[in-house]
Amino acid sequence: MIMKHVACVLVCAGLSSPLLHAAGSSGLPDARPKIINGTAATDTQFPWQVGLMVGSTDLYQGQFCSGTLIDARWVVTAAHCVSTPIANLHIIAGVSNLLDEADAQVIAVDQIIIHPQYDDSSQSANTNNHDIALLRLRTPVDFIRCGQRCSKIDWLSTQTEANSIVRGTPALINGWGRTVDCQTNPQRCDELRSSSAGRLLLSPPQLQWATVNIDGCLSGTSQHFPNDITPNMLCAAAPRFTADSCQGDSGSGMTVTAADGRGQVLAGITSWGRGCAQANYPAVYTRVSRYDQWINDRIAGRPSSADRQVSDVDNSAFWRDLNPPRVVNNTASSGGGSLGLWGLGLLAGLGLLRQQRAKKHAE
Ligand code: 4AZ
Repeated sequence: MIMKHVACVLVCAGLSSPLLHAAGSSGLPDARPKIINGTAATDTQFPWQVGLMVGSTDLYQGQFCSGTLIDARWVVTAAHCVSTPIANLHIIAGVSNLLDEADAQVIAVDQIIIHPQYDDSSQSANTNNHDIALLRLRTPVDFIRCGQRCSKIDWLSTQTEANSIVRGTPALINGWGRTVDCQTNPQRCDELRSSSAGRLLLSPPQLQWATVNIDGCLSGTSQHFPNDITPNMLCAAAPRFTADSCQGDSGSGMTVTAADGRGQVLAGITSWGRGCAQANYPAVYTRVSRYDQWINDRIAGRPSSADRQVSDVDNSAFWRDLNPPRVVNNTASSGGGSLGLWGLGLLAGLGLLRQQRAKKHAE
């Protein structure tokens, strides 16, 4: 689900890494940052990973979902991340730490293509079926400037999937999502949210990763209802359900070792689950191989009138001054719907951010 850090916009603006250090000695019980039970990624470990960002020019505040670079101008993500109207959608490439503004490439999205059969109806058994969308970037990612911190990744076709995945195949997941499942541990989340250090632990700015194994959701170890799982989905879980993706990791890639053993290929997109790291509830990922042709057609400029497309997203006013210099102006326009709340939080949050930045510069 889309994470909205409205409260955090008001409170956490301007936080920097020293606080992360402070957190380690803050007395919070074993609260190192993780996906759920993940490990901090290096700068070059997941160069295809990008953040999706809306409503803030602050990377950490604005990031709400993720995506995967499959071309210099195309990102694949989950449809549910972008299915409500979004103005000013940007991607963040080239950083594993969202506090690392200097290295980030923040690029506007000028077209959002949602799979025509994406099913977001909570009434149907197959909710979240076809949870895939493509984002076309207004300008390509600058791979030269990025060095080894960015690269595109290939995705599996039906044929290559058959050669790459068997039951139990290890896969890598990554994301900037929550380290604690707030649905099942509301108390722990409230505890973390009550301090700025805690909030950094709950949603770590440093990308986290974990290894999971791809397995059938319909196997004896899964309690998902068979009707909830379609052939367009892959399930994956860690041994004893210890590590998992969680809220805010949506849209990020699940990758496996390529059949020739050289590097990783994209197999899945973080889509949904029943909570996080819940015994017998593997996480569910969009099965990318089913969309091989759909992706190829779109990135080759062969759209279909059936696709749900959002073009010419108005990115003008709010972002005009971003890159460089990073001047924040407060003409935020919100995409409407539930994102309307963002506008209110932002106006207050950006005022605070400006004050803090001004103070930082004065020091
Ligand atoms: C989410 O809401 C989400 N444990 C992502 C993954 C999982 C659950 C929820 C799977 O973004």
